Amino acid sequence: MSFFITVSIILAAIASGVLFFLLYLFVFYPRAGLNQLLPGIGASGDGFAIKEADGIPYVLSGGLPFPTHFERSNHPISDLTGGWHMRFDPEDRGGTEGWPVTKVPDEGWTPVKIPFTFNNAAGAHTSYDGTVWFHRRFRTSTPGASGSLARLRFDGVLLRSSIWLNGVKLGDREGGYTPFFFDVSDLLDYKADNHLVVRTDNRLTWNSLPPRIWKHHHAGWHTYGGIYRSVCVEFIPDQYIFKAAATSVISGKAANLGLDVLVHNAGERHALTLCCSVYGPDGRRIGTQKKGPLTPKDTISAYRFAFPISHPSLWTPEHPRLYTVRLLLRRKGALQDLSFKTGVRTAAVGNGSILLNGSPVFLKGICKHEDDPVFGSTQNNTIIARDLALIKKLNANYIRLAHYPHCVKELCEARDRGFLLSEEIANYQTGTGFAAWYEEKQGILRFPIRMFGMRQMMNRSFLLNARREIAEMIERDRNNPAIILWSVGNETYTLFKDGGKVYAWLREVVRALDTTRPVTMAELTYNIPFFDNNRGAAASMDVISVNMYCGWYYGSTADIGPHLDRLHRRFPEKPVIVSEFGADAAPGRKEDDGVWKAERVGFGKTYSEEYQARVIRDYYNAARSRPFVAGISPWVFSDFYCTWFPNNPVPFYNLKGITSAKRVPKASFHLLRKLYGIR
Ligand code: GCB
Repeated sequence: MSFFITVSIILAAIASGVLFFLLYLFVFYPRAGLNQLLPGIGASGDGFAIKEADGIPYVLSGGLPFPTHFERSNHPISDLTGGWHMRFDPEDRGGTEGWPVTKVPDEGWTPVKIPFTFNNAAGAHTSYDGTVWFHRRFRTSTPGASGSLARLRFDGVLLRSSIWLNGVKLGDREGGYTPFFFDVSDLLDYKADNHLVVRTDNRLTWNSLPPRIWKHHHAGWHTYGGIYRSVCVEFIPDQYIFKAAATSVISGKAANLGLDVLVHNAGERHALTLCCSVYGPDGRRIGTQKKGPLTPKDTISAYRFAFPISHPSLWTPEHPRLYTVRLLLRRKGALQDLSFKTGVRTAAVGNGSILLNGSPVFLKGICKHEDDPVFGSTQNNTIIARDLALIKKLNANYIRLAHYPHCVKELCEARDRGFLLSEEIANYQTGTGFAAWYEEKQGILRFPIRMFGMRQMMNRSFLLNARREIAEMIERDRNNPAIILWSVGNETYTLFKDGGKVYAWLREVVRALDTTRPVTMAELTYNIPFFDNNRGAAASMDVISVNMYCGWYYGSTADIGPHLDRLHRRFPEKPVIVSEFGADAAPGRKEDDGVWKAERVGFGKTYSEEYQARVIRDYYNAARSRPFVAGISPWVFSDFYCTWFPNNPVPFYNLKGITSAKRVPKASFHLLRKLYGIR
């Protein structure tokens, strides 16, 4: 009998070993190895490449050099915000019915004003997920100078789109949070109406950013859709500056402001003269340097400038002093005049701290979405000013821009008001679908193989999309001194050695483009020691960010300290940011109102403002008493629309805001304001 049992056990062990091996090989193991996606110079795919000219990296996206954000330019533009027409297409018939190429009649279409999201919380189509078409007719006058390029520019279309101009398809775009461009020089009609058609789709896929990680899944914020940022045609000379990268080196009472400039010689190559001037915060010119005239040899030509600055006015949260850089590119018959603001400052990590201009800084932060009940993720000057003024009132010095690249206007305003920033790609909870499966207590046969950990994280298309979003975010925003951290993800599968590989690679992608800022990603706290002690990403991050919900989704606030201490023991040399924590509080709800039981929270909570404030106070105290904690960013600035929470006291709202969706401060806002005001 015992022989029989022993043999059975051995056979069962062998069978499960073989089964596990086969599962690993054919199911779990990722299809694309990172070796096929080597980062940096020369890495390419889908009209995308990271290249370099004279040692200066640049990005090709959709085949065009990806431009830096310039705040002022003399490019004539046709502004295409304002009146468009929109049509829902739940059956996705538009393509087969020829909407992009025929003269679309306006009936059946609704007039809308772009920028716009079609599924705002307060609107009639909140839960619409799918295809929506937009079209617009416009006239444009000839740009004048010969040798001009017409560049169609979309600052953001959620989440993927296809574009046609005058019946010709320009391309498909995956990714909603960074700009994209098309060369439409040969397609524009200067004598008649032009017709621009955009098909948008806000559905998540396994490879999108953010990805779908579970059936019927939405990311942790609303999957807004539409042309939600600006659109225009820019007319630029066909030899034009597309990139300017400012870097500062500070030593003692002197600094050096370096400026690397790249020019795209798209047409005939004429001799060029490039003048670069730098103006101080007081408006006085610090210097002008000139290169040329020279006839460029290559399609991309590089220019380097260095401006010594004695007694520089450093950019700090207390004194956000800005320098203005002006670039004049002249050639016979054309002039490009661009300028942008930047700061003299350094951001680094050293001695377990985050160093701003060489000195440790504690990040008194708050996380923030782009979300408004009426405008969705569309930002405008009023919304930005309203939100940033409140965050200033909070005495905060740092904003974690969650969970995707925010609009440039907000970033510039934040810079001008002295907020330090971290900017993140929408690599959100990738590979963690198994957690939802576990929570929903699904049967073993419904195990989310497709979404499981490494299999989703290392999918080739997903990685290509992630790399492009990193590259475009950095190239767009690199001159903004407020940004001190790039974040390459939030709460994704990072477990064990393999889980860390993707993060070593993502960090390399960042470093190929920017070596001047530390890199981080926000790790999920599982509250399961085996998982929490096997974080794979942290090893390759410069700063460890950790999202913790002790006191809300699990455990109690007494667990905060021990969790942080364990993390510190594993990575003693690295600064830690508690990048998320918080509790839901319905505006005006009191402890005495009793317990409320909604989904996602293991046991009843009061959802009171007092409880939320207590949780925030406990985290603040735990963080402040640990010198290795370099900052905190409670979750989140304001309540925001999210289908994850149908049974919350305010249905469909994530209530972890320290202000309500209408931006009325809660008790935790007042408390945090006091705490941040002290030190
Ligand atoms: C998280 C996510 C964030 C969610 C938050 C919550 O960990 O990073 O996007 O909104 O938790 O409230 O559940």
